Amino acid sequence: MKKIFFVVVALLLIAAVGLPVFAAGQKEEEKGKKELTFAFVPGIADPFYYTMERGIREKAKELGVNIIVSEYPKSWGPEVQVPILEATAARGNIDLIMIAPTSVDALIAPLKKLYDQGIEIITVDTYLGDGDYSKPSEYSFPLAYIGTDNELGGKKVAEHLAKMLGYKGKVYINTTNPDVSSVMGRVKGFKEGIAEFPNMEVVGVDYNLDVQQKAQEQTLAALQAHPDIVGIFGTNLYSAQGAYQAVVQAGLTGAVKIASWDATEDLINALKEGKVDLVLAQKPAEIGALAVEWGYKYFKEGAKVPKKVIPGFEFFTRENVNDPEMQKYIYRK
Ligand code: T6T
Repeated sequence: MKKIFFVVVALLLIAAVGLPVFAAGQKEEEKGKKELTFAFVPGIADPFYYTMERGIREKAKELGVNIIVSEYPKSWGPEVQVPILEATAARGNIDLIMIAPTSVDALIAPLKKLYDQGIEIITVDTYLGDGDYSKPSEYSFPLAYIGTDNELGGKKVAEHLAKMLGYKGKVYINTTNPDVSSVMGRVKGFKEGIAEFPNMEVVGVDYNLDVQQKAQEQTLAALQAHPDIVGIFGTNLYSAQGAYQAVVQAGLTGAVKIASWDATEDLINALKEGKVDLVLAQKPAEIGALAVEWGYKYFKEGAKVPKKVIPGFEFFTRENVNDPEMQKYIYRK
């Protein structure tokens, strides 16, 4: 009798310890097998984000991740982007959203709401708050920021432009918005870079709200107000495209040097034609691919995602614009 009692107790003990371990193992296995679905919410319809989407799709195909791409916002800003974000999330069954927030603060609450519902967030290209997700704050919930070091890029643009101008003269900045991390960083870095040259001065900054026509009109007005401007920095593709068109319109091609951020085919052709003098190319496809890869590693392998992942950038000049190895940096779908 005693013997039977001990056998029963022993069996119960084995079951008590073994079952939860088995269940946990099953759960892990399920997690490993679960199909992942990531959504991409771009900032605006433009070749930069189309190229990012290509990088996302290529990496997702390789890793077997389902991708949902939201409607592309037709203009820049939270008023347009937030409803698109919400409609995308409402499709359900999304594990991760990769989004370029169109404002450092207006996207915090809408994204936090989705995060609280169990969706992970990676911000690509732009970030929330000051972009430091490693310290506790109301915007520290995203897994990571993956994008360019815009301040560094802005500084490098200033150095190149200054050199082209013989380190003297007045320069002007045409940019998009005052509350968008990417362009804010570029303006800051550029101003700091120019401040290192005592014979140079930034005479103005205009905000075109990411509308090329507005960028063109503002640049034209700046050239009229300051006929001694010798250099212009267009901080993104619509700013730069509008700025160089204004210089062409004013008949100042060559006399006013243009440094442009973003490598669209239009800007690369303008560089070849002498209408633009420098083009910084970001790596949007790489940014997209890295977002998918880190999301995948997080869900499938329990990887700790670095809070910041920063791919580099390249400069196109008239000297290297035809080099075969540079062609891959031109933005393409
Ligand atoms: O310059 C890119 C992007 O990095 C920025 O945040 C917004 O403008 C672009 O998409 C170019 O139009």
